[in-house]
Amino acid sequence: MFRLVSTRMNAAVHVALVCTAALLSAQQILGALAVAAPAEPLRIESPVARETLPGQTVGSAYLVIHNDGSVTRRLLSASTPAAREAQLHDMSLRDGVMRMRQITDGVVVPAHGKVVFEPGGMHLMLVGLQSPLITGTRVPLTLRFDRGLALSTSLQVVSIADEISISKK
Ligand SMILES: [Cu+2]
Repeated sequence: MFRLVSTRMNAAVHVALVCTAALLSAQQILGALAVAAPAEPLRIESPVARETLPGQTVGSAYLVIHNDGSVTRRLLSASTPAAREAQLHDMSLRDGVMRMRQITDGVVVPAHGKVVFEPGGMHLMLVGLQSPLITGTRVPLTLRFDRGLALSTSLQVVSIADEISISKK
């Protein structure tokens, strides 16, 4: 579903190179890799984007980030080749009107918890779309976290007619 592009991967590759140079057995190399690259506790679930109409330059995307670890983490930013910017947004009710604001200081992903981006709440705003988002296609997305971690996934583009009910999954 998603791909790790963290600095840990580089560390693992580095260990593999060092081990190869030392002419260790394949089993020993695998053992070293297992130590160098522990499972990353963050994972992304149900990444979707809403289809857009021709001429529409702004889109929205939703997903859930799970933190299975015991350390609170922070989502810092998002990016996609499909748009100039992927902003983190929040919605709030003020004076009876739903307002949207950009989150600039990141989003906390609690330890043993999750953070939900869904319609009516936090969402990703894809600003400056290169072309319309077409139902049934996929759009690459990268999320950057603290500790230099980046997780890549792809957003499934869903129809305007489809209900998006992320937190009920
Ligand atoms: Cu928004």
